[in-house]
Amino acid sequence: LVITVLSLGLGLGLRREKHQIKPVFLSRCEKFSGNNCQKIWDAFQQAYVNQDPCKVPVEAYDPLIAAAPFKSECNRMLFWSKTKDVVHDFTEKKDCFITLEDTLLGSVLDGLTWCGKEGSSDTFTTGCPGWTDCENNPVRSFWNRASAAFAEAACGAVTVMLNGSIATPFHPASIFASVEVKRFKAPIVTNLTVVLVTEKHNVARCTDPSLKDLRKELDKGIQYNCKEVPRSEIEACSSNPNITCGTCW
Ligand code: N1C
Repeated sequence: LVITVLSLGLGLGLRREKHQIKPVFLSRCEKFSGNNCQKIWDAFQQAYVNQDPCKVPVEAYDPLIAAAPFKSECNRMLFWSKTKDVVHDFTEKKDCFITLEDTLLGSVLDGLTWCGKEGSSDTFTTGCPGWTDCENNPVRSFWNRASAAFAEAACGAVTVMLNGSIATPFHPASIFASVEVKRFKAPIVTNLTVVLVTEKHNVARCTDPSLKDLRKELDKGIQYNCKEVPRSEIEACSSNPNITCGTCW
């Protein structure tokens, strides 16, 4: 009996682990109405199942992006690099900006890990390659593909929150620098505002050399400006119901 109960428990546990991601995917997806979530799940899965988890190219997610495209929200799109916590604390409290995590695909896959295996049609959530283990891993290729599509939808005045407490706020290896900035096109995108989030011991300022590189890489015709804003001010603004979107910085 002990053995039966043990093996039953193990079996259930393993089975639950194997399918862990699908119920999460579907329940997060159902929060966005008007979508065929099963169809979106199928488009997601085809990108990586039955494949070497180090050989999933960015383009494998093209059908997924086509199944759940991003819509342009002019003047409201917010990008970030190394500021995820402060950004999402802000966007949760104030309905001013749209980040990738506010879209269907971004919210469905935020924080998840997944991969396939050659010879199997299952999705695994453990034993998957990490971000830097190999470049073409399923998670990294997804964020590269989704970020490219999200940035291609950018229009009007665009905002990015960068981290003023690290050595290189605009880091060439980041998705923001390597994927998103390149896709902002004038005259569809008119302005880029850098909100440089500073802490007490901030090292970077708007004069940081990496921000000169950002300026250089911007499509000609896109107006650039940079503002140093203490993290405490961003937090106070997001919690103050009397302050509107335009006046936080
Ligand atoms: O490499 P980053 O930052 O510059 O990427 C952030 C940039 C944002 O503007 C987003 O539009 O790229 C997009 N993006 C996400 O929305 C996202 N959600 C969760 C990129 N990566 C995202 N993640 C995870 O955060 C992802 O697994 C990767 O490991 C990090 C990248 O964050 P970063 O280095 O701070």
